[in-house]
Amino acid sequence: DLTAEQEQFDRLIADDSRIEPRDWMPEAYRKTLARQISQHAHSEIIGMQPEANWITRAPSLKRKAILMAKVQDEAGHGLYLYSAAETLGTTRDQMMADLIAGKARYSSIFNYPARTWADMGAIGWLVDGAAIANQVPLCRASYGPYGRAMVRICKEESFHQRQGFEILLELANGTEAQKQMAQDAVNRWYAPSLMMFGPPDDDSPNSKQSMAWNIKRFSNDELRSRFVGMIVEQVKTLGLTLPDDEIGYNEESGKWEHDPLDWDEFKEVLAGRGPCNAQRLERRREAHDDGAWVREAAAAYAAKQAEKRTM
Ligand code: FAQ
Repeated sequence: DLTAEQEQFDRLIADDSRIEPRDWMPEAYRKTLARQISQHAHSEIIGMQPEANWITRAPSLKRKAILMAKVQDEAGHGLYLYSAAETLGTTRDQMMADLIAGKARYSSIFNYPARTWADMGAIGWLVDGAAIANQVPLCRASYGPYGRAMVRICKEESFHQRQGFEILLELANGTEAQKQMAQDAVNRWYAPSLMMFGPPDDDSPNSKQSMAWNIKRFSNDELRSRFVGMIVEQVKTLGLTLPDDEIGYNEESGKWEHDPLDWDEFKEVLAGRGPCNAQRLERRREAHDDGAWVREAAAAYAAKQAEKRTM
């Protein structure tokens, strides 16, 4: 009986308990989770590209090994997240088809180019830093498979953030040219990393319902402000600056304030017209086509094993 099921669902949410794949859930809850988790999975997979771009150019064997491990972690995050999304009833093949067709969203941030080695530092520090600030509260998301996936992902993201910070610290303490390169990377990644938190609260159509369902625990602006407060301290240790004269703590609201962001640029990126959108999708399509033989071989092997078992 639908009302009893709805009541049970509402009770679980009110108790701050978890919804599991076997439980009844409203269609809209299922849909919003499938949307957010699949977008998140796509972000992890597309997010491998800006950094993979620098693996062959890392300045030492050690840096290369660390960067490779980091990019592989992102692939792993994508896989847990696709699995979590599959529990909601969409197949991974369908999600991948939507991504390749350009029908699915992924984080705006990965449509910006990684121009220098210092960008590996800025991405780790700012992009992974923003990802942690956004994702730690998601460990308590009401949907069990998503919350549990987030726990491990956040641990790995913490390592990523430290490795990025350390790259910047080394450059900032190097030659004048190296310090300049680090500063330039921070200048370019700062505003896009703040936009990762999503549109301002009064322009965020999904927030209210997602918060009522205990998927999101804080609003986009709340998390963005918190993140600004974190990096404003960390940048001092780096001996660098943030490209923002407006940063300040507002005693009254208890929030960190920053320069207004260019939301027209954000909308352009979401509409597919950012600096690297076309390149990112093209590369993803190529990788998918190049990997076809692996999928075919795996399927053939699985079929043979299944046949053996029935013999
Ligand atoms: N980019 O109503 P809201 C990583 C869309 S971290 C693109 O506020 P919501 C780690 C949004 O989908 C990056 N689209 O939406 C890594 C919606 O469109 P729709 C991934 C964005 O869902 C590091 C519309 O705008 N992290 O990958 C963005 O309540 C380094 C209206 O927005 C996550 O996905 C954006 N920045 O809040 C990997 C975290 N912002 O679907 C490699 C989980 C908004 O209605 C290297 N996701 N949109 O067509 C979330 O927390 C939420 O989904 C938000 C957006 C906060 C992103």
